[in-house]
Amino acid sequence: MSSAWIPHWRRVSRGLCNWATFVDESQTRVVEASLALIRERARLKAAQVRGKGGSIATTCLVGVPLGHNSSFLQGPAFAPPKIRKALWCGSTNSTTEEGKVLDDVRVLTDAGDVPVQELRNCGVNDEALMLAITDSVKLVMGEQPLRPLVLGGDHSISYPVVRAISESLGGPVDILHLDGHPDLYDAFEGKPFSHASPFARIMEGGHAHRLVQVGLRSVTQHQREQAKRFGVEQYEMRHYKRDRPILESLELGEGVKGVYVSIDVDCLDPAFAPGVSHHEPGGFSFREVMNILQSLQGDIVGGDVVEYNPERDTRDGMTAMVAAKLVRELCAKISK
Ligand SMILES: [Mn+2]
Repeated sequence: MSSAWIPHWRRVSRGLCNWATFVDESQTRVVEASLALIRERARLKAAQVRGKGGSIATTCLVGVPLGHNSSFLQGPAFAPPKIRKALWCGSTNSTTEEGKVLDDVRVLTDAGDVPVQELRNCGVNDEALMLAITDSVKLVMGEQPLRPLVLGGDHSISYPVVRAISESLGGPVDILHLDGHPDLYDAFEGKPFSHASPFARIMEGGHAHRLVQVGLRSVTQHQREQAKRFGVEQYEMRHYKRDRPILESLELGEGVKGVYVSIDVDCLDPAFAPGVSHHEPGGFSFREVMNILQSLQGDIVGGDVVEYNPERDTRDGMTAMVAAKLVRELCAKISK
């Protein structure tokens, strides 16, 4: 190449650089605009709670319609609106089992969805997307007395959500994790943000002190080693008969900032919840999950219901009702 070309190449590379900078800055502004909507909704909902006399803690829904970190099917991206529809379905009363009234804004409110698909559509990468989820949850937590209950989405979202909670509270939480799978892979198919890896990221980040996994029935050797490495307490379904008294008297949150509850709908047997991506027989009945949840002792600072896959549900959305009832009963634990 002759030296006469050099200024030309400089111009081209400068042009590319400006273009890349323009895209970066535009994406940042789109993320900021998305966060502004969550912030304003959370502010408004917290003001409405105070207007009704206030509360110690109010459950605030946040939808995270993210399905692309799934290893098998992507349907959980479509879950949040289906769960909301089932939550407010006229076929059942708007109360929890113990009688909390869900259409009281002091018990349950909603900050809307993180616009995951729109952000991806703008080319926002996974790391920035995870950060946007963390920041969204932090904005909700910043508005007393709101506590986030996140509608997934696949299980990859639990990492940015728990990160937000531990960073907001200034220390780790204890986690009760109900799931057919431990989701502890260092990376799955090369993806560190895979839905099979969130609890590895959470433990590495120091965001959890105790991680208690319940409902397991598909644990690989790698994940047993990861559990040992991170000091995870694993309760497998094959020992359920023996473990049941322990699981129905769990006390978490001792010496930490609170308790987080993560519920993968596939903790249930597929007979009770067919609308999930991974059918793993041998799981809990719905009542068994209720017994564990309702007897749980500790200050519940947040939670999630993930992995509901509407594309695998029955035509009349039976699993949506199951996911919605998990949301209701988690709300009963959080709000006070
Ligand atoms: Mn699972």
